[in-house]
Amino acid sequence: MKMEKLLKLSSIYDILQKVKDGERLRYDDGVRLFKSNDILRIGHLANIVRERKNGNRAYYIINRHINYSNICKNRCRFCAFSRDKGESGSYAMEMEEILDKAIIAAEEGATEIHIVGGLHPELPFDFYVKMLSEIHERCPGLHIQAFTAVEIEHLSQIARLSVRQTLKELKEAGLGSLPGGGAEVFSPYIREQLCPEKLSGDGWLQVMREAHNLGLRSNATMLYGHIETPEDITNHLIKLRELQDETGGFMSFIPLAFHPKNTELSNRSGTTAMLDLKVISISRLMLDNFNHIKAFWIMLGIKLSQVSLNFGVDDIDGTVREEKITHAAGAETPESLTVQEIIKLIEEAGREPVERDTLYNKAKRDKEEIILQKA
Ligand code: V47
Ligand code: SF4
Repeated sequence: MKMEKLLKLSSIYDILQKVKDGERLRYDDGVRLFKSNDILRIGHLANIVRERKNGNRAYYIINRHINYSNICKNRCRFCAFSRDKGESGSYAMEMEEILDKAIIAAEEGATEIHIVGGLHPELPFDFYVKMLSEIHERCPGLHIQAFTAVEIEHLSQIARLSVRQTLKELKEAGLGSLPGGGAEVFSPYIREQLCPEKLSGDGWLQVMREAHNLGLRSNATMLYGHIETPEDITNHLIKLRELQDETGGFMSFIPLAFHPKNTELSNRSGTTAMLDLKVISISRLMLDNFNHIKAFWIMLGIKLSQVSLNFGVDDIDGTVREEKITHAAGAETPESLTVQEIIKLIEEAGREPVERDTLYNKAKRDKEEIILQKA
């Protein structure tokens, strides 16, 4: 049988045709894609979109994560990282420790510092402002990507300021952009089951809207592989797409694979490769107004992240150096990759490695500068 005829037999043929014609996919298309197991065809289409937007380039960044405290008043059921204040294993870094980590990162050639933590009930707003201004002053070359939308809303409560004013003050202190965490799945039903204390999905979107309107770019995430349905995922993607149509402020979308170990959902198994690849490729197809889909290799695993470069992904994040949220939940990946390891992964996938800065500009380095990091 001819190839064209075979394709027409596919249950998702009409969707394949829409993507090829550059037509926007609808909610029903997304749900149908999730219910199809035609992963090679879905992946092939995601790859077409990926190459339309980013050619053969695969981005990476030299960065360092700092999880400044795990003390959190929310205690989401899927989170193994958080602790109550005073509970064994709880911690809050001193300012000097945070600064030392940032300074070391800058010395090692990082262009970005990625800072997130729990919702500490007592740290004052000044602490966060000082953290930004001191890092900004002592490491002026570092872009500070800090505080999820959920943390921003928490800070606005502590500071007794509007979200807009909170963001303004943080921006003045040196905040460069917002990471995408805290989005989870927007469905109110899922949030009620998994993170009832957390800022609502609409609240998350509103903080991002305010940030984008102030000129702060951000990422977006989605936590999948727990109790969500294909309908919840598709709805999440469409809400992100709608806000992106309005503001254009999102840089990349990062699907986060749920790790169950040490969480209240530890009786569940982790995600499968099939689900991971479906979520990645369908995200690429639905989010037609996002330039970048990022595989956070720490959560996805190194090998699947490499494969994902042919399933819609154009960015595999960075060197990271230290990561506590996924490792608390049983991640078996290392906490860091060297630049050489990242480049090898990308090249073996047949892609062209491009070191980027946070805003997806090509990183500027002296020709002779070689970033040699210890694993
Ligand atoms: O918001 C919590 C998730 C997020 C678990 O913006 C879990 O570039 C898996 O958002 N299993 C924080 N995930 C991390 C995050 C992130 C990471 C890398 C890059 C970027 C970016 C953002 O981690 C939380 C939550 O959604 N999370 N617990 C868990 N057990
Ligand atoms: Fe706190 Fe974030 Fe963990 Fe939820 S996911 S308990 S908000 S640290």
